[in-house]
Order: sequence, then C-alpha cells, then structure tokens
Amino acid sequence: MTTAYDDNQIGRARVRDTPELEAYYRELAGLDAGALWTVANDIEPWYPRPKSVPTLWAYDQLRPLVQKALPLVKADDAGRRVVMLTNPGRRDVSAAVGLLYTGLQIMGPGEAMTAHRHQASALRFVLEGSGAWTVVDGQKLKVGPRDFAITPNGTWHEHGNESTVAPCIWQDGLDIPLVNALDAPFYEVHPDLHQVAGDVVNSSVLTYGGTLLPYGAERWSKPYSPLFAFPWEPTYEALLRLARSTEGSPYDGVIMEYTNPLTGGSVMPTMSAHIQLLRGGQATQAHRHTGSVLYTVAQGRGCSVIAGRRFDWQEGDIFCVPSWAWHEHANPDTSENAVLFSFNDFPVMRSLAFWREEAFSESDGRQPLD
Ligand code: GTQ
Repeated sequence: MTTAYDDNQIGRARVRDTPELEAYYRELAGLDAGALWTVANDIEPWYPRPKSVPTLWAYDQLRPLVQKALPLVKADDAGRRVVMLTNPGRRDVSAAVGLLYTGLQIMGPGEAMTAHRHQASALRFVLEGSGAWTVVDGQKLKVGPRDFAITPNGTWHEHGNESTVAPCIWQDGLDIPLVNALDAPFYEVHPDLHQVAGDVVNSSVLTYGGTLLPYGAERWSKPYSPLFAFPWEPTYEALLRLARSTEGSPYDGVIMEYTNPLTGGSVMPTMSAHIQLLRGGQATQAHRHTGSVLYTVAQGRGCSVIAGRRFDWQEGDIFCVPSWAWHEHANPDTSENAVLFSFNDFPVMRSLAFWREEAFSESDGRQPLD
C-alpha cells in the first residue's frame, strides 16, 4: 500500500541504480546531459520544501554588533553599512528567507551617502534614531522609529542621518536574491553622486497619504506606489480603528496591508508589507501559505510557533516564516497589544499564480513542538 507523499509508487520516479545505468549516466554527463528520473522527485517535490529554516534574530544580541560597524567601516567605502541577516539553511545566497534579503543599516550622526539605483526593490522599517532621511527619485523623506518607506526598483536613492547626536538603525528589505535568481540585476551609481532634492519634505505623504486622492492622480503610470513613506502614527491609528470594528483574522489578528493608494495593490511589484496587531491574550490559529515572510516586532512581546518550533520575541526582533511552513502567533501578555511589521514576496506568488493557502485542520491537533 502506498501512502501520500510516498515516492515508491507509480507516477513517481523509482528507477534503481544498476552498473549498466550508472555507466549510462556517466555517458550522459559527458555530454552535459542527465536522466530526469535520477532527480525528478527532488526537483518536483510533492509540496514546497524550502531550504530556509525558521530563524529568529534577537535585536538585543545584534544591536551591539551593528553599532560596532560604525567606527569599523566608512559608509562611503562600504556603499551601505549593513549587517545582513543570513539563514542557516541557505548559505548559497544572501537571503534571510526564500528569495528575500534583509539587513540592519546603521548611519552615524551627520552621515550622508551617495546615490545609486538598481533593479532590486527596497523597503525600510526604522528601528531607532530620529534623524534618518532618504531621497527617493528627488523626493526627500524623513523617517522616524517604526516608519515604513519604499525605494521601488529603478528609483535613485541616497540615505543619511541629520541627527547631531545619535546613530539611526533601520531595517532594509530587498528582493535581491529574487532578482539574481532571475538573472536580471542592474546597478548604477548616480552620475553626480547626489540627487537634487526638492524643497518639500515627505511630499508623497502630503499628496497621497490621506484618504482622498489628488485630482489627476490616475496619470501616475509607474508600476509602484506614488506614496513612498508610511509614518507610524497614522498607521498605528488605522490599526487601532480597525481593531474597534472587527475581530480580525483567526490566523493573523488585526492585519492591514500597506498599499499603493491608486490601485489598492501592493506597494511594489515584488514585495508587499503588513502591519498586524495581536490583542493582549490573543493566540492565532495555525495556517500556511506559499511565499516567504520576514517579521519585525514593532511593539510588545509574544511568541510564534513556526514549523513546530517556538520563538519568543520582543521589540526589534526579526524572525522569518519560510514558504508553506505552519505558523501561529500569540501575545500572552493580557495587558498590552503586540504589533508585528512584516514584508513578503506575496505579489510574486500572486502574479505568477503560485499562491496557495491552507488552514491547519482541527483534527490534526496542535502543531507539534520540537
Ligand atoms: O540602501 O540601497 O541593505 O542597495 C542592501 C543593498 C541596502 C540600499 C541594503 C542596497 C541597499
């Protein structure tokens, strides 16, 4: 009798090696060819089997090492002074999970970096410091703790910190591994090294950051959001308002997507981001879906069970959920909300028709813990 996912059945490759076959494989290899049935079950698994493993990067451990980089390398020599997060299951590419890159970038007081642009899309979530700024295609954005900002693919960008006293640390999220996997990277240094920024700070927030759209907004024809920054206060306010009107999702709590205000779709073609609130005492049900997710704890503390492993988290911690991994979150502290920022590659999954989602069945019981 065969069971589900058993490779020893008709319809799966089940050829056993013989000396004759092994000789044949060597002949094929000599011509840069191979027999599909020797790899078929590996390259067409029954379901996603990511190499990335669930991982948590604790901010209180990483922060001193990020700070250590400040005097060690000049930002202009490093390009960007970033400690990137790597996944223990995937050392082959600079990815924290799946085909998503993330890192912690530190900028000292008064620092300013040169402008560049690339095919990869980038996003920022600010962890600390009040002086950070970035110029995106000539628009100056100022960002503070928990603000979210985007640098869509192909936009010129340069960053800095105008504080006179404190460094700033923000999290970068990029689709670099995806762009590289598709052999589509491009990179340019700005010919003048710096852009000429307009006088109005946060002009995209002033223009598109409300509930109304400016007349003629439909003329924006770029494949990404014209709103480049999402300040924390209105974001958290929106989350609290939603929490007053709904129970939220059984899997994600009260969750909202940062969107392109013109389309209601994701802010960039390859990456989307969410903010979610777990009420005090809330524990979500487990589900899984295709697509990889990187979470950052914006506020509070709690824990998540991911593919059967428990991760306790607190503010500033970053953790990942690989594709198709069961996951559930809990905020056991009954007196405080917990808020998770996250970004993902769902737009890629959706546009390629790869999106699948599944609820953990009650009859399966709870996810086993390690
Ligand atoms: O800010 O442009 O962490 O290009 C990695 C690559 C940041 C950036 C990173 C980048 C950037």
